[in-house]
Amino acid sequence: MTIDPALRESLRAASRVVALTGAGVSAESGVPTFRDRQTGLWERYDALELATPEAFARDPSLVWGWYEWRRAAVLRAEPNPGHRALAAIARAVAHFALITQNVDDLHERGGSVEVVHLHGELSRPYCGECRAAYRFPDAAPALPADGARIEPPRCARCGGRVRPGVVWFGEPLPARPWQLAVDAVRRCEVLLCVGTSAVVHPAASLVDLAAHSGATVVQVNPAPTAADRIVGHSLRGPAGVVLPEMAASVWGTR
Ligand code: BV8
Repeated sequence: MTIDPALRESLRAASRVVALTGAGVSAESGVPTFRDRQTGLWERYDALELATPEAFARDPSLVWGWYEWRRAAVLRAEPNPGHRALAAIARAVAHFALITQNVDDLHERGGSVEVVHLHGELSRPYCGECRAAYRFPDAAPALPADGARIEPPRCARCGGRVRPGVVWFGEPLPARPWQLAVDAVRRCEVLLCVGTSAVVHPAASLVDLAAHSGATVVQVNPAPTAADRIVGHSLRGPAGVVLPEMAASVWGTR
């Protein structure tokens, strides 16, 4: 994949770069995206249905089982060259911010620091009643059979039911990560929009904010997305291939 020389120059000249990532950046690590059909027993469930407070209230063990299945899968996954390339770009650019919609920790394990999680993190469950943080047992969970119901743990402080540390559909985004994201995108010269279908709001509105703030918006995705209408450049390919090539040719990283 060759980057247009003019684009390469504007990327290289930028001192403020933001990356906005979605599930696609973890796809090559073997972590299924939301729009992939769910596998195995989860195949009969729609992720968009399970990732809601209503689903958890209706069937807490089913939803907790789904998140434990995802958490175990993430613990078994490794960061891919796309995660590592973003960490390398951050080291090459004066001001870099990584904003993710993902709830896995593969950016951190791939070398990124100060990752802004707009939709929470699998590793930070908390009590649904008193919001006390819940600490998982140290041993990695055995990979539950997909579709397995697992009773959520109880809060040591108040006995309330522990819930996944993610933002469900219908729930507001955490105020500070959202403010950090808006401030960074408003001031950036380049937005790299990587591995997101750009249909989930308000995260997807960050792409419009960047474009309307005059930033160069570059999308990395093998497929068309809802952001195609507004991005300036679409690099059609997997993040694990495109990002390392971009990092090397623009910023000379290895
Ligand atoms: C809120 C955590 C208000 C949970 C997630 C109608 C219009 C607009 C908005 C709405 C609407 N109806 C409802 C809404 C609001 C709703 C929303 O946007 N719904 C969508 C479905 C229409 N949003 C909300 O509910 C948000 N909250 O609005 O609150 C409010 C305010 C005050 C008070 C009360 C309420 C909350 C949204 C957060 C939901 N939680 N995650 C969990 O993980 O279980 S979102 C979840 O889905 C993911 O985190 C992710 O963000 C999203 C899926 O998006 P992507 O990351 O883009 O993943 P996807 O699978 O879609 O796409 C993958 C892409 O990767 C594809 O493009 C593919 O081509 C590409 N790809 C594949 N392989 C690769 C690749 N790319 C690169 N390389 C590869 N190798």
